[in-house]
Amino acid sequence: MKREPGLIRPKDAAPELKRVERRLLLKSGLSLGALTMLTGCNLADGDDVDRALFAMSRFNDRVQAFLFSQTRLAATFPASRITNPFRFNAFYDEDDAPEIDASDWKLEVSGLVADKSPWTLARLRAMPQESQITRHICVEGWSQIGEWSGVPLHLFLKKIGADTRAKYVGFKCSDRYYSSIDMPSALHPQTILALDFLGKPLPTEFGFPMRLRIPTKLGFKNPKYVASIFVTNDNPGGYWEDQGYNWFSGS
Ligand SMILES: Nc1nc2c(c(=O)[nH]1)N[C@H]1C(S)=C(S)[C@@H](COP(=O)(O)O)O[C@H]1N2
Ligand SMILES: [Mo]
Repeated sequence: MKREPGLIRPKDAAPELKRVERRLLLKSGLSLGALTMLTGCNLADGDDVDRALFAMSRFNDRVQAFLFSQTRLAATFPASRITNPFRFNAFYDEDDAPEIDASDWKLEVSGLVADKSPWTLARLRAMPQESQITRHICVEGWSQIGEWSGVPLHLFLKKIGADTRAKYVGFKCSDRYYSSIDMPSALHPQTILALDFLGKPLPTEFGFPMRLRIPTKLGFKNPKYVASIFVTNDNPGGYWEDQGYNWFSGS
């Protein structure tokens, strides 16, 4: 059967996707986020309705964080299910994706951590690597299955002596994108600093040299071209999160 890459038809929607949809509905935070987007509310406007919606969305962050389980795993798939070709997405066109020189690249580390020395790619590669085939779900209404490998974030945080009682881990990217996640999600076993896509170094369009891959969250909470990681108790927000998308955005 011919199908467009990345598009899920109701007919071939797998049981795991149905489960995801049910959970989204139950948790309601996402549908609220989707609603605010669909209605075109500009939450920065500060009119009363928008403000109420934004407050509800932040309340939902707390409910979702409470429901989140560090032991519940996102679905994984056999290699035969990988979406090909894989779709590019960013707040700009693919031609404008940043081309990063691996030789002088360094990952900055800051905030509530003991060791703030920057990381080279070689040092990240020397850490234990984890490989997984999972579904990437974009809030725009499409999803696709890919294979990412890299350093489990919990191992990285341990290595740099991060204060794991802190609330947030923030990410800044070379294209000025930014995002942040709650500490329990950062410590989830499937959350990785991905270096490889389909067994090869990440191509430029998918975030070379390093991106966060977090299959328990929506696509926009998977920052590409990560240049800096920091641990903090002040919610760092995010590029889309600050425009009204639900901050927790579990999938
Ligand atoms: N640096 C950066 N990371 C980003 C984005 C971006 O614009 N810049 N877009 C996000 C969104 S909305 C999605 S759906 C995914 C797309 O990842 P892909 O290009 O690997 O499909 O990247 C996320 N991470
Ligand atoms: Mo997205």
